[in-house]
This record gives sequence, C-alpha cells and structure tokens, in this order.
Amino acid sequence: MEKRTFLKLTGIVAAGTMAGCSPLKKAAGAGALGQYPFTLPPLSYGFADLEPHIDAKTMEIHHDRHHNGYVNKLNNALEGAPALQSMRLEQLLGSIKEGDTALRNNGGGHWNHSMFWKWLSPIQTTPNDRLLQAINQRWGTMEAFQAEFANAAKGVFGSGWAWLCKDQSGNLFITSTPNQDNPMMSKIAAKPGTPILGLDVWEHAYYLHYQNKRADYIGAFWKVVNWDQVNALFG
Ligand code: MN3
Repeated sequence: MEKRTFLKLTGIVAAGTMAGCSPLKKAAGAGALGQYPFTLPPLSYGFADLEPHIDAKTMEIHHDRHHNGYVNKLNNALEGAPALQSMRLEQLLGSIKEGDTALRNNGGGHWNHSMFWKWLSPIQTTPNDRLLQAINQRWGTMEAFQAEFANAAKGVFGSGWAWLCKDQSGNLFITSTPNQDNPMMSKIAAKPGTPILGLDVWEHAYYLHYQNKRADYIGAFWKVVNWDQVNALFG
C-alpha cells in the first residue's frame, strides 16, 4: 500500500482514532486519549504486520490482554473517584504522586501502550530534516542517538520503558522509567518531559520471540519505528 494512503486510512499521524476521543476534541501533542471511562484503542495494523520483527502472537497478547488489563483496572480505580473522572489522562498522569499505585500503574500502562502502538508501523518511515537536525545537534549522529537509546533500554532492570523526550524548551533527551511510569508523571519522574518515542522493555513485549535476548528486540525495534509519529510529536 502506498504510504500516504495508508496514513490517511489509519489516521496514524492525526492521533484522532482513539476510541472515546472525538476528532473535534482531539488535542495536539503527545496523546489525546480522552477521559473516563477509557477504552482499548484498536491497532491501526494487523497483529502479524510487524513480523518478523515483532511476532503476531506477542502483539495479540500484548494488546488484547495486557493493554486491555490496564484499561479495565484504570477504570476500576477511577470508579470510586468522581473528582478524577473528568480529568484527561495526561492531566491525571501529571497529578500522580508516589503512593497512587493503581493510577500510577494503570494510568501509565494505558498511556504508554496507546502511544507504543502508534510508535510502530509496518510501513518504512524516516525522521524528517527538523528531527534529524535536533538529533545530530544533541548526539552527533543518528547511530550515536540509537546507541544511547538502546543502552537506556538495556539498562532498565526488570520491567520498564526507554524514552526519547523533549523538555519544556524543546530540547531532546533520553531517559528510562521503571514499571509503567513515564516522564509525563512530572511529580515522580526522575527526568520529566514529553515522550516523542518510547520502547516497552517488559518481558511480555518480547519474550515469546526473543526470550532473554532483549538487545535483539531493541535492534528489531528500529526496523518498525513509525518516524512519522515521532516527527509529528516533535512538532
Ligand atoms: Mn507492555
């Protein structure tokens, strides 16, 4: 399929396809995932479309079971908290404090995965000139950027995520978070920022196909990154 047609069909760049998010109300920037009750957003490609880099069974279990679990538990956590039900997910994440375990794990889980699906694509894409320039300015080369990102991903002990973020001045930085935390959780993140690319390094994201070879999964990730989405979020 021609790339332009594919993007038009899937709305992968416009971020307007999330269930519960009217196109009229969609916000710019990272995420626009609506508010309570949250729903599992459909993938804009098939489970098998990222093969051989990410296998169909992993995608199916990851999306239909793991992500769906975060959505359900997030709704359960908000059921008894009417004051929080009118907040958008990004606002919720920004308000999370150390002990807010259910919101932290499941609000993070929903946001992280909703974005992760959009950071992947079966269509080959490339960083645009503006993003390349910013990457080169910060890391010297694309390869150096990818090496630092891969190190961040490999360095997560246990479960977590690696992130490419922009700070409030638009400067890029790489960070990682444990569990389902993310840099949008400004009150608890070591380095708060707006993620423009993220990689799930929980074992559930790769173990079926890669077993304990996380580095191979990280290498394969670069083959399916949706740079159009990263370009759009960089702005
Ligand atoms: Mn996951």
